[in-house]
Amino acid sequence: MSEAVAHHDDLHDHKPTGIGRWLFSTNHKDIGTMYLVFALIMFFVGGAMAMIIRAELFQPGLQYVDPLFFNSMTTMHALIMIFGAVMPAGVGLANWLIPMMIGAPDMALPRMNNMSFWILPFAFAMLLSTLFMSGGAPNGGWTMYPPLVTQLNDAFPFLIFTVHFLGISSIMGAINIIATVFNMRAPGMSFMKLPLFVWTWIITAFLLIASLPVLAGAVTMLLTDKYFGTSFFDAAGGGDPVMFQHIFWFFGHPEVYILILPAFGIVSQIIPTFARKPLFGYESMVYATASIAFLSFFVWAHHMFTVGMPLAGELFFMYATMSIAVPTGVKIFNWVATMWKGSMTFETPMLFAIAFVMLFSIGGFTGLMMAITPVDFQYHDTYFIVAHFHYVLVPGAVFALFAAIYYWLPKWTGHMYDEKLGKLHFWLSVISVNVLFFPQHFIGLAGMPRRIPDYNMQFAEWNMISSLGGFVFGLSQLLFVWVVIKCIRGGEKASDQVWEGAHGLEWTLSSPPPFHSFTTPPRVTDAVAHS
Ligand code: CU1
Repeated sequence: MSEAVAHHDDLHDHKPTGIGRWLFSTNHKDIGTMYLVFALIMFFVGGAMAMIIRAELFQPGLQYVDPLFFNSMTTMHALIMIFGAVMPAGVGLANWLIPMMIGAPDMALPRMNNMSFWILPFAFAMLLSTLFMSGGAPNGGWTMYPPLVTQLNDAFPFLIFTVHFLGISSIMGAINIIATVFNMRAPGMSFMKLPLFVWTWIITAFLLIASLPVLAGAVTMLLTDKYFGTSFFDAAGGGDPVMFQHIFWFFGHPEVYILILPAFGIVSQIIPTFARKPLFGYESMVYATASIAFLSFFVWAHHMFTVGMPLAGELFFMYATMSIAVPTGVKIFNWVATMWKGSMTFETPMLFAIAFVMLFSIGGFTGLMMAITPVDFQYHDTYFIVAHFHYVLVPGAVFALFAAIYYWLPKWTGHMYDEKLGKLHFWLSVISVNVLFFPQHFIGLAGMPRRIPDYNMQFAEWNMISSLGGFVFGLSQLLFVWVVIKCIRGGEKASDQVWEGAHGLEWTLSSPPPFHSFTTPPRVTDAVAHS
């Protein structure tokens, strides 16, 4: 056989080895793995910053860090967790699952996929390097409000450059997802047969494309204000610092849904499997997700009720925000209705998914409370909002990510994870996360401000309890890493259909799946469409 023929023969499972496999990878599963590993590392980097914050707040007074460094910790913790941990983890899952779920061999634009990923480590190396600069890392909050942020010196251009890079990476990822789902579906895979995880990611991809250029514009205006003599946000030159807040939150609120919609998709895959029932209200789930995304562009000013808007504006943004509770309520109802009278079992993915539904709802309700304009003046910039968005993002988004990892890990690795240790990880996490964040509602309502390293004696007890919860939550995540490593390295062989009742296309592949998901696209019937 000539070499050309031999090469052609193994084209389908040509697997590069060594470091080249990862550096030059165009394979959606390898790129998905790299995204997930990167997200996990950043989760621990951002988590270490959270531990510093909780250590300093364990007692009133200043113990371990100076106030400027404390503010750098809150700022960097947010930037890293949002852009480095939760978003890349979602993109990692999208890479792994979307081609397998729609019956495609790979992503539509595999080389761009490689570039989307490899921008991230360099962008975050640049952001983290600001910790070692004179003047320190950014410390005015992840929202980068002027004039605070433009007073940064060495760190400032690095911050702006990092945000631009992250935006480019995410926009390329979003284009890739849209191109893949629109062009590479298997025969018979119509849009209304797409698994809900795929639907939530299409909608998220459109949110990314619509919102990230706005952020890029805003930070570019900051850049020209500082270095090129413009005065977009400088009152001394005729500009308006409040305009930055309007532009930033026009990006920022859709960003919230970029973080949570893929989590909705994950939970919508997992609950039907463990309830042994099809998802209740599939179409209403699709329309609810699209409505949430659409409405997210009309609510931005609920982040800035206290800047002094006209009354009509405050009322508009109050009612617009509250209207999002309707499609969100539809989703919660559908998840509960899916479980209703199902033959449920409670393996680790299901435990995390149920905890998601309950605890995300707490975050949703406190969001509704803060949408009430007149009372938001009381909540604004207190620990109450810190409690609110951490409920949405930790037992919300992060728990959904845990659920996803436990759910698909047997499919990805071909091995079962240790169910006992998985359950231990769940119970440690679900108890400690509530000890960590629930008391922050109380200290917030009592008036404790956010982003301040010191506080009055009256807040001491709940802060101490919150910090203890934080340390236990942080340590518990080491157990998660252990369970994952153990599962990758071996263990009981997983069957192709690990969870009796899962029937999406990804479960029709062997465990672990082949290098290219499908050599010939499968034909989709209704039986394998919804999961
Ligand atoms: Cu918002």
